[in-house]
Amino acid sequence: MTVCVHGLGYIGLATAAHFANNGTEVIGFDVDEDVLERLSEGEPTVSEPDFETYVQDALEGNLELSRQPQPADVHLICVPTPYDEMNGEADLSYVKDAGRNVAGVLRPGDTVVLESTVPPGTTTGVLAPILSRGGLDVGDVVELGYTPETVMPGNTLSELRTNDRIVGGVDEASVSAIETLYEPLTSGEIHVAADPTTAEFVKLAQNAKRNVSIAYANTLALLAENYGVDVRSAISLANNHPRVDILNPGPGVGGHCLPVDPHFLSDGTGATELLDVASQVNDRMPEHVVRMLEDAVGTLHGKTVAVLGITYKGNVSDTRNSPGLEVANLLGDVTTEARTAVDGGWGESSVTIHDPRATDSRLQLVSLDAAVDSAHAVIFGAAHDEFADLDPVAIGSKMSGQTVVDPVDVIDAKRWADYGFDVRTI
Ligand code: SAJ
Repeated sequence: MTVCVHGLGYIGLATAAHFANNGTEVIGFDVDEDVLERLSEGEPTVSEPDFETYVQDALEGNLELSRQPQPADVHLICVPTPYDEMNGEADLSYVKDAGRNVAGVLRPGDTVVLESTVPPGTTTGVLAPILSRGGLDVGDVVELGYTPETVMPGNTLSELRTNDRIVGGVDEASVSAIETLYEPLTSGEIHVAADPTTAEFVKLAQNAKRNVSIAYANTLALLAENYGVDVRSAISLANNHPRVDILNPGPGVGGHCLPVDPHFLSDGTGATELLDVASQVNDRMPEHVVRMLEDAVGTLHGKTVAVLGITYKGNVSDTRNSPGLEVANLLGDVTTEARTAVDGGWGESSVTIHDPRATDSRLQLVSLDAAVDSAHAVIFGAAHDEFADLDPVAIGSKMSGQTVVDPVDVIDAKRWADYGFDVRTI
């Protein structure tokens, strides 16, 4: 069996490597020459533990990179589906391009699987007609289905090996072909959905649920603050109930999944009201973090703030929709166009940013020492492991002020308070 993976982002690449390392001949195709170049030169494109070695093993074995889509028994589509804010809908252009690429090399008996997160109805309503245009009828001579990826960035390889998979096929033969494909790859169960649209809906339901749950935790954080209650200890106590499992509050919800995917469920009927409110609650959290800082230091006018951690969550390098970065943006300009920390943020504050994991060259990232030097306050924007044991004595001795805001719960608040810091947490 040969598999052609279309799209070598972190999901496509991990999946391609996983198939290859399990003995399947894999062709990894991407339209981005730069990605192919970097991969062929052994440069990591994803920074996660063991990822690089896993991909390298695959490249030295069964994974072959290609600048062109190639004929294969199975085509896996793992392309991005960004949210088109202007039109308020999913941008399916990459899925359509991938469909056309597959159609160009499709043969009778081949199987096509879409893994990208898409609005319900995309596999049958958008992808199938594109595939059929090549003259091969989907369902008759070509198998087609939807199997969402569900791995957690930061934990990709391990979840790829163990997560359950959901399979929605256009007919029984498609389901059976896709089950056979994934069975050897995961120790999790394979669940069959009624059809591809149900499987697409389930993926969105999972991410929308998480987004709503985090909004609930963030709502509790705002309420607890008014009552002088420590929200994290309250949540921990509440979670002792057998049917209560509240998530963690924080500076907001980032990444390319949770802030985006709930919008894919929008059907224009207003039924998404709860999901919309949840997104609004989460979107307001970065501003709340800045208000917490303002409450601690009085006016932000003339203050310099160091934001430590600007990726969308701890221990990842991805900065997309990052709440920590949003906090920094509210305080001042953090792009490379700014020569140094510049005025012009909230109340004319200045900001410096440091992140040991982020690699975004458009951002003016500085070393930890440079970030905290003469800063009036520090805000932790992402809970990287590197921050957990930071020494408040060393940091405090470089700063001009003694305020720390930790909405991600990464530092030992007591230790910092003992040193003399005014510690504000969520
Ligand atoms: N966050 C909180 N509180 C929490 C948990 C998360 O504020 O209790 C924040 C994080 O800091 C981050 C954002 O939410 O800013 C999203 O992080 P996440 O770890 O919840 O999820 P993602 O976006 O990294 O991955 C999600 C996962 N979905 C679910 O758990 C239902 C993952 O399994 C999916 O595969 C992934 O989306 C995806 O690709 O769709």
